[in-house]
Amino acid sequence: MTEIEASPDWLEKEAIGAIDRIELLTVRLPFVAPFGTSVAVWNCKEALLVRLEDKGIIAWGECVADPDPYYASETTVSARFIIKNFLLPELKPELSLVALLCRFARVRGNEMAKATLENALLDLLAKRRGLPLHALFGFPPRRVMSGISIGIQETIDQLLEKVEEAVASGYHRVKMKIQHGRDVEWVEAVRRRFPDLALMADANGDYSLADAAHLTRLDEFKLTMIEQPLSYHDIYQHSLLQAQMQTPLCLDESIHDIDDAKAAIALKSCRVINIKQGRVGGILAAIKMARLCADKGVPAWSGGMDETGIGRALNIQLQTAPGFTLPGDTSATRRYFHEDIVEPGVELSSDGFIEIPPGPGSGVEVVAERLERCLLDRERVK
Ligand code: OSB
Ligand code: MG
Repeated sequence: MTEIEASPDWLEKEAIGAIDRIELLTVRLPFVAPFGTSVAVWNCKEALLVRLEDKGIIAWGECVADPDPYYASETTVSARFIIKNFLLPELKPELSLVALLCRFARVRGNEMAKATLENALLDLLAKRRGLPLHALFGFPPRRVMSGISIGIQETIDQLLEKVEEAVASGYHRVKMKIQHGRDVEWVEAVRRRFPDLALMADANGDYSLADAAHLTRLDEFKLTMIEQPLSYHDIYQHSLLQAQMQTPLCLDESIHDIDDAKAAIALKSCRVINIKQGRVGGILAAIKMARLCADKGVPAWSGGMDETGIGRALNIQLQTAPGFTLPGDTSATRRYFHEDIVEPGVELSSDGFIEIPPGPGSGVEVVAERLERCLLDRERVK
């Protein structure tokens, strides 16, 4: 990434300036219910946070990596290592954010670590100007569509109950996790009960091309898409599968940067892209990818990583960018946590939309006592 077209001029020119204090924190928030996928079952959200403090302004970034390498190869510990030893040493007051990100490009991969610091710096720059993030980019505010990701359940009845709840809450689309042995009949049951629901399935890479005939059975259920059916870093084999299926495929894990997105689009490996800003190196890279998708006529949406309110707020701000045309993994706070660390929490309006929080930066504030309750460690690095 040598240029970031999405950024307004001044993000390229204006110096980041001095930052009084930089801290790395780890938090652990219990989930209201375990989140099951084909790769892991998570009972809590453990996240690495970056806190910047400058002249009374406090800004936050959240790393989307998990403590384990089951969804992605990066982890909270690897991200912390990369941030401390390779990214923070590049942070100089005279650099612009875009210039800093160009220096980050020397570090290969590690997009989640890069995004964490980028997110915090954007939050700081926006707060210094007193602007919400979307306004910093010049995107008009808009209400954001909601979507829910329902983990793998013990029984089909339990799944139907969860989908029922989601539909009653007004979610604009429902994603259900699938895996070997919990796929065709499970999708069929949901589709039979909810014939018109915008329904999709996420396999988190559980299948191989040998399963193509089996996966093709899903075509009859009018899914809006199947997310990441094949291996987590594959692009080519997805193009072979997509050629055999009517249902659009969507890539998640396989897309790490704009070049992956270009390859996937050129190879027709998918017809939809899940853009997780934390997985592709940050908000600026995500804006750029969404614009590529718009130019190529490929619908895109903002994927979630069960973030705390910090990351969730950034994902909401991000969806004001052109190209985010489909509902993302943007759910109400209560779906994940009894108590989140930020205010305001995310709620759905009666028509299922989510409002952009009005405050500067991400629009949310971390509540000190709540942070304290879920803090595992806190380290000052500057
Ligand atoms: O594959 O999209 C995924 C959560 C953690 C890791 C991977 C995924 C997910 C989700 C949940 O599907 C999205 C959310 O509600 O934030
Ligand atoms: Mg996914």
